[in-house]
Amino acid sequence: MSFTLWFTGLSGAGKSTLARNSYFELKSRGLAAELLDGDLIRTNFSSELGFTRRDRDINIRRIGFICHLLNRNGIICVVAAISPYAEARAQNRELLGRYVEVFCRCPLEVAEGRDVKGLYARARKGEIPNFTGISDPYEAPLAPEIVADTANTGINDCLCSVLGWLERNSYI
Ligand code: GGZ
Repeated sequence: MSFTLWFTGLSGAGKSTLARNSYFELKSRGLAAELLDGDLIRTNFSSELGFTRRDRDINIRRIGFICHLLNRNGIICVVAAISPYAEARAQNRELLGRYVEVFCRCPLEVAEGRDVKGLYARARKGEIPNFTGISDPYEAPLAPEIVADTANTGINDCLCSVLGWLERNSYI
């Protein structure tokens, strides 16, 4: 039976990397899976949306609905999206049922220190409004299925904890 593996966390927390690695691992085990990365979804599916709460909620709801369609056709969905609001995540949890939330836990200082794309620096200068962690909230999950300590743990160990959880709970 399929499920959705949903990675949430700050920009720069490592969601996309961990989601991509998880996706390739599932595929290598012969499972039908699809990767839905926030960046690609926004470019191809939500390009008219910005980063107000309303727009983020619409974006997250859209991703949830795609997962619903794919899941019911037996395809595992692996999602990487900041998804900062607990309420929108809870709605997807309810819609999807088999929903496994992975909180990529990374303090703002660490994510900001990495600043691979220079977005935090621009947000600090006020060039990017509503930037998560700087001028917009991130509501950390209170009861995620999995916590990936992406600030202190390497990608391979994070991947092992995700796969270990899925195996222990008979998702894979
Ligand atoms: C947060 C922003 C913003 C603002 C642009 N706030 O790390 P990235 O660069 O590559 O991924 C982030 C992406 C966030 O899109 P999501 O679809 O994941 O967000 S949400 O789940 O809240 O809908 C970041 C970039 O877009 N980005 N402006 N203001 N991140």
